[in-house]
Amino acid sequence: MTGTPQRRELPRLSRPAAAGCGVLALVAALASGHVVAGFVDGNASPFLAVGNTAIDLSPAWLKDWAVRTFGTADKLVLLGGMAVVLVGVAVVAGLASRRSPRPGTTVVAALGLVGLAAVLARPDLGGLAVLAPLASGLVGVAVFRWLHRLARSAAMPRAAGGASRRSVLLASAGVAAGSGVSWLVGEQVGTARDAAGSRARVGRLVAAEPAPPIPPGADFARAGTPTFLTPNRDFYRVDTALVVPQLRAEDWELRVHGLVERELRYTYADIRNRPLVERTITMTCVSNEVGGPYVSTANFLGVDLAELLAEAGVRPEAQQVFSTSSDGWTAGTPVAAATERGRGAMLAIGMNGEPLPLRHGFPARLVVPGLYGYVSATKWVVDLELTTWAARQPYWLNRGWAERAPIKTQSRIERPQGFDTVRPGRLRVVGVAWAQHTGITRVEVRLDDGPWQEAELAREVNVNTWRMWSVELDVPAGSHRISCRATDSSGVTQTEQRSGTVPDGATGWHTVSVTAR
Ligand SMILES: Nc1nc2c(c(=O)[nH]1)N[C@H]1C(S)=C(S)[C@@H](COP(=O)(O)O)O[C@H]1N2
Ligand SMILES: [Mo]
Repeated sequence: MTGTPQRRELPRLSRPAAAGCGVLALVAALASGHVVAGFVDGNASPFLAVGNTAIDLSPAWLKDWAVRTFGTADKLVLLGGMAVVLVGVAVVAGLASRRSPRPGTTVVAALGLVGLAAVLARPDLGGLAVLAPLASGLVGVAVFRWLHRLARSAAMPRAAGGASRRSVLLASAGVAAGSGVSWLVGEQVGTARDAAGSRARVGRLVAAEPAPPIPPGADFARAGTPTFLTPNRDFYRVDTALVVPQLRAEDWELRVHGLVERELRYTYADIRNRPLVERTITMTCVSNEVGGPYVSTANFLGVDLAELLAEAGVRPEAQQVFSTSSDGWTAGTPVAAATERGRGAMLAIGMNGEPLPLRHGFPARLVVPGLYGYVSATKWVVDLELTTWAARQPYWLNRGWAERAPIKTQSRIERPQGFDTVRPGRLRVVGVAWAQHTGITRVEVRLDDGPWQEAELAREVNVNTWRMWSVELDVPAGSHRISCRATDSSGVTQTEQRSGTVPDGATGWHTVSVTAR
């Protein structure tokens, strides 16, 4: 003995504390790798990279056995098994580190290297992908050493300056919560990038049968109507999705089943490799108030829905096409509308010369001319079941909306806008009218309670699209109301009777108030 006092040793960790340090370090490592992977490449997540490499390396008999035994859950079983093994390793690494953090540090770093090796072995990953396992390794080691020091210090008597148990618990909870949030962020960012990447990889979709060009004079855009085709970024959007569903074209499949002669499944390649037809269609939402904004027009590209259903062979008992989206939203379309030759119902994969935007249903959606969206226009569609009205209730039906919902003939004044101040004298009034599947034949406009004056109609593009109109009125000084009403080719003129959007679409004339001075 030298007589100098021995440096006070930190006490040993309890077994649960030691194991806990190991497991929390593992969790933090996996989560940090996953969040970094979300920003570089989802498959760079070390956990998934190891799993993918294991699948690639495993012999054929093992893969066959796994598929035979676990079916489509085979990957979940693999990942679950990996998770169990990793937690076991983390517990052992923690227990081996009750006195010194060195064994655990070594094991965590070694796991990081395994992740790095797996990422480097993936042929599909770019150079940035190594950031994910590196983040895993560094965060894992740092968290392990930090928790280890804190826990050992808490094992000391308080008087000797140790940390409190409470601070250890808080730190552990913080690591767990932070890891959970990171994992979720990585998951969200990763799938968003995947779907956008998948859409970018679709490339150019070619129409075998392009829509006829929009003739000059189909709109009065210079006088204030919308452009005839609505740019995708301006196209109205209505859906129940809090976050836009993120589907990859490569994973997408459409199942057609129910009251059919033969059940069919289509992949994205099946659809895009068919001769594609392009149709100019105006969509409308049943929630559109008189004068409201939920009406837009696009060139939709896809395959004829009637043809697709004919391949499956619709049985005579079928009454509705019950369509389901990837996020579980459903719509019921009358079989008659979906299969009517020449109506133009489609399974669409393109919109205005691009693959469908994610917000508008990428990879595929339905569009049925003449029906409100909630009974026809399922975005992110993955399932078509031919069934009866009694058997299946679509999403909006038990929420007060009608089973049948053909679009009502409507018209809207675009300019002047409500409460505009205009010059007394000749005033040009322009707007749009629509009666999809029927066609607009007349629009009339009047000042206050004066006589109706017939508007000039722009060229008709087809009966499934809106039609622009223009008229000049004599407006004396003062306050006035301007109203419009449309007549469709079945001879029906819009009723003045105002009704709300529930249950099957608003009625009434659009009226704007202006002041001339
Ligand atoms: N999956 C899904 N599809 C959906 C909806 C929805 O909520 N979820 N809303 C429908 C409604 S009410 C309308 S009006 C149209 C709107 O299509 P858009 O957003 O492309 O304009 O989508 C239809 N398709
Ligand atoms: Mo809608």
